[in-house]
Amino acid sequence: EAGPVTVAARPFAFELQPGRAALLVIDMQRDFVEPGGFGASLGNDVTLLQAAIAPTRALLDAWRARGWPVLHTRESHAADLSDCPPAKRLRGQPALRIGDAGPMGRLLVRGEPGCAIVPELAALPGEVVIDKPGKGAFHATPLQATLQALGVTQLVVAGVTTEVCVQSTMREANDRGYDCLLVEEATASYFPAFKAAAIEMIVAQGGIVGWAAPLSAVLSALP
Ligand code: C5J
Repeated sequence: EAGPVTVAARPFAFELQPGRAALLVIDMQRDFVEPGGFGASLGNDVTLLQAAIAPTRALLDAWRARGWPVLHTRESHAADLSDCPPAKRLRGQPALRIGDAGPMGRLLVRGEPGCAIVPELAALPGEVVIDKPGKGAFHATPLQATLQALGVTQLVVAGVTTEVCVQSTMREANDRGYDCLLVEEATASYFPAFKAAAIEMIVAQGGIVGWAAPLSAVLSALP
């Protein structure tokens, strides 16, 4: 592989190592991004998340063209909800709860139409798809073992929502020794102010959780 390349990032340059840097696309599922899913059941405006689709696709195209590792996650539960703590299912006063039947099938249940990744970003054969019962992608999943087997030490991160599953996953990854770079246009929140704040939290204090960079900075740096 080629040597490291420098991505203009905050709080300082990110030295991306070709072949060691996986693209991790978090929870770009119909249940979060389309009307009638889990996100909408909580009262959110799902159109806000659709802005992340095209930039994430640009990252996927770049990674795929180079043959670099791509991993996707889905926030999802078993049909019997045995991996969904009651405390998670009963949270709030949603119109529909996890496991209830909505217009895209049972919310956040594996195999249901709403649980699928949006068609524009669907995994290709050979790409890893990690089903995760939590907000963080390391909790109760094979993600760490998968990354180790691939020789991955850096994560370039996209997906939704910035301050929930993306930030939780970046914090988990950071504690496990991965360098994480969040691509700003490729992530979105139902609360734009939370997206902005999450990015600031990640890069503050010398990059206490990781780095952030615009899509153009990532794409222009790739060898
Ligand atoms: C949420 C996620 N927001 N993927 N999940 O419940 O961020």
